[in-house]
Amino acid sequence: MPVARPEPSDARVIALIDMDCFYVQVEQRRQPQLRGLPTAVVQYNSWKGGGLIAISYEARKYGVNRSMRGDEAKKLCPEIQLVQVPVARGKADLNLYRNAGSEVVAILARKGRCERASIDEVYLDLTDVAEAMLSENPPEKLEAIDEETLKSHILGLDEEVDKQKGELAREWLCRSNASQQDKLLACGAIIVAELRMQVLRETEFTCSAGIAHNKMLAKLASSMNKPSQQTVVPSSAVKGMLDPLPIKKMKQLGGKLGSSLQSDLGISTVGDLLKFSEEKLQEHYGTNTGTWLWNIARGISGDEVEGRLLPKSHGCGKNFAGPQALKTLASVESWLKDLCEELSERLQSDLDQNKRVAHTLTLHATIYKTNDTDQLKKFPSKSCPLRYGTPKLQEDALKLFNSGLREVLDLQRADIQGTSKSAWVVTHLSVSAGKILAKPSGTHSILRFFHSHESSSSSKEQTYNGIDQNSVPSGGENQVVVNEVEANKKTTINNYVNSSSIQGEQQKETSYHKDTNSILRFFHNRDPSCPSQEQTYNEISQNSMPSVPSGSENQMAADQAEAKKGTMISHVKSNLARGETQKETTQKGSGPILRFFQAQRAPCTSSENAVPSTSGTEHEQESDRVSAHEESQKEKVEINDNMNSLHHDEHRRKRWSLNPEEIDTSVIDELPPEIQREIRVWLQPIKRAKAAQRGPSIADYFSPAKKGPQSHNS
Ligand code: DCP
Repeated sequence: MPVARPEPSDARVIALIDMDCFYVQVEQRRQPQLRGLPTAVVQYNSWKGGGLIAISYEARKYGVNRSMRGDEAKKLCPEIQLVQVPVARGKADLNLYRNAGSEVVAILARKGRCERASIDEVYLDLTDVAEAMLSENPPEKLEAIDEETLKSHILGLDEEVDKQKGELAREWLCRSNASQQDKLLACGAIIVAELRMQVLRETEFTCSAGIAHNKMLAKLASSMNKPSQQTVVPSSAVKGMLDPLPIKKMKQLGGKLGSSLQSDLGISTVGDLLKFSEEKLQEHYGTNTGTWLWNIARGISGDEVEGRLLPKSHGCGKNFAGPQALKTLASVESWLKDLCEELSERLQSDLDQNKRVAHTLTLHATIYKTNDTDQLKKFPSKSCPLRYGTPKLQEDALKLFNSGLREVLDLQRADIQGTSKSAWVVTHLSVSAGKILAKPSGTHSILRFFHSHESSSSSKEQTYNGIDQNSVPSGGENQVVVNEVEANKKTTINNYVNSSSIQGEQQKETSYHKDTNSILRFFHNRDPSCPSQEQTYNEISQNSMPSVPSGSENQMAADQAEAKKGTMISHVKSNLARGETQKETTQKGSGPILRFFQAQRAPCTSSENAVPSTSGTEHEQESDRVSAHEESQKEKVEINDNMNSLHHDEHRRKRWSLNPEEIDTSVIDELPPEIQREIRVWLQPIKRAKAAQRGPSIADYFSPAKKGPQSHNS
C-alpha cells in the first residue's frame, strides 16, 4: 500500500542509478569477445532456447525483447549471442550479478546516502554534496564542465533545436539567476556524471541516471534516456513529464490500484488524475492512498533514500515451466531442500559478513489444477519465524507449503498426503528471508536480540496479536506448530520475533528507450583479447542479495492457545526489557566513455588494473575481518565480565527474572549460531554447577507461574 509522506521543505537532490542491460554487461566483462555484439542472457531452462532475461542494446535494435525465448530471438537476429546464466543446484545462480551490483554500490556510496533498490538500481541522496558544491564551487564558476555532464538531458530543454544540445545544457547548468532548486540539480548533474565515469573506470559497466528532487521523479527519469545517459528533471518540467505518462507506468500503480483507477475513474494518464480533488480520491481509495495519489499526480513524494547498502531480504526461487511443473509432494520437498540450502548459505554469509540476522521465513508458490479448467485459488504466501540451519529451514518451508496447499485445495490436514498426484502442479516455488536486523553484539546479546525486535514494534501486545499471528503457519499447520511449541516447550526466541509483511520487490518500470550507438562505439574500441577477470570477480566479497517478489502475508485468526502464548511472550519480553538498559544501534555520449575504452586497450595484459574496485573491495573485506576479530576479542572480555557478574550479582538476575540454569539447550539451538555461542559461554559454568536444578525449558522458566511476585507484575 502506498504511503503518503509530505515532501521536506528544503530542496533535495536525489539520483537513481540504473545499470544498462546489466546481466549482459556482467557477461561481456567476463567474455570481452562479446562486446559490441547483439547479446542476450537466457534463463537456465533451455526450452526453446531459454527465456531472455537481459538483452544488449545492439540486440534490441533487431526487435529482440524480454518476452521472447532464444529461438525466437535467433530468428529476428541470427547473430545474437545467447549466454546462459550460471547454474548451481539445478537453478540459476545469480551471485555473479549480485557481486557485480555490490561493486557499483560501493563506488556510489562514497558520495552520498545510498539505497540499494534492486540488483542493479541504487538511489542516492546527493543533497549534502550538492549543497557543498554550490557554496564552494558553483557550476557558473567552473572553468570547464566535463563532456559527460554536458550530454545530460535536461527535461524541458530538449525541444529547442536552434542550439547545440551541449551548449543548451551548459547554459542551463551555469545560470546564475536560476532558482536554488535548479542550481542544486545542476550540481547533482555534475556529481552524477562524475560518478558514472568512476563506475565505468572501476567496473567497466555503463549506467544511466535520473536526477530530480525526489525518488519518484528520479526513477522515472532514469529510464528515459538509455543506455549510458542521464536525465535531469527541473521542477518546471515535472508537469510536462508526468501529464502524458500512462498511469500504469507509475510505481505502485502497475497492479490492481492502477487498474481500478482506469476502470472506476476512467484515468489513463497521470495528467487525468489532476482532475480529481484530494477529497474525491480519498473517498474512493481511503485517506492515505487518496492523498498519495493526489501528491504523485503533482510530482510530490516525500520518500527518503533509506541509507541501505544491503538488501532487505534474501530470496531463492525457481520456475517450473511446462513439463517441468512439479506434480508430487516429494518433488516439491526435494526442491524446497535445494532452495533452503541456498538460502541458508546466504543467511550464514550475511551473518558472518554483515552481522545481520533474518527473522521471517516466507514461502511463495504458484499452483494450478490439472484436472479442471478452473484455476486454483491463489496460493497464499506463508510466513513463520525463521530458524537458522538448513534442516530447520527445510522443515519449516515444507510445513508452510503444506499449509498453503491445504488452503488452496480446501483440504483438512489429514487429506494432504492423499491428494491425487495429478490434482495440482506447481510452476513456481520460492523461499525468502526477511525482517533482517543487525545482530545484537557484546555482553548482552540475548537481551539486545529481544530489544531489537521490540524496538520495531509499537507495543508488545500489538506486536503479538497483530503480527506474530501472521508469522506462524496458518490453519491446521498453525495448530501443529503451536502444539509442537507448547508440547515440547520449545518456545524459542524466534517465537517472540515478530514479522511484518515482507515487502514485495519494487516493480520494474518499463523504460522508454531511446537507443543509441554509443555503447557499440565504446566497445568497438576494446581489445577482446583481454584476459577474463572471472577469477578476480569471484574473489569479491558478496554482501548483497536481491528480494523476491512477495504477495500478501498469511492471515489467520488467533485461537485461545495463541492468545495465551502471546500473553506469556509479552510477559517475558517485558521482563527482559526491564533488565536491559542499552539498545542496539545498531547516447549518446561517445566522448569520455569512448576514451575510457580506448585507454583500456593498452593495459590489456593487466586486467586487474582495470578493476581497481576489486582490490579495494578485498581491502575492505580484510579490514572487516580485522575489525571483526577485534570485536570478537572485545566481546569475549565482555562476556567474561558478564559471567562474573552473573555469578556474583544475584540481584541482577532477579531483576531480569531470568534463571539461566533453567534454560533448555534445545531452545538455544534455535538461535542464530553466533548468538548461540555467546549464550553457551554465558551459561556454561552456571549449568555445570547447578545441572540438577535445571528446568525443562526456557518456556517453563519464563512462564509467569514460576516467577516471583516481582515478575508477575511486569
Ligand atoms: N532480470 C531478470 N528477469 C527479469 C528482469 C530482469 O532476471 N524479468 C535481471 C536481468 C537484468 C537485471 O535483472 O539485466 C536488471 O533488470 P532491468 O529491468 O534493470 O533491465 P536491464 O538492466 O537488463 O536493462 P535496462 O538497460 O533496460 O535497464
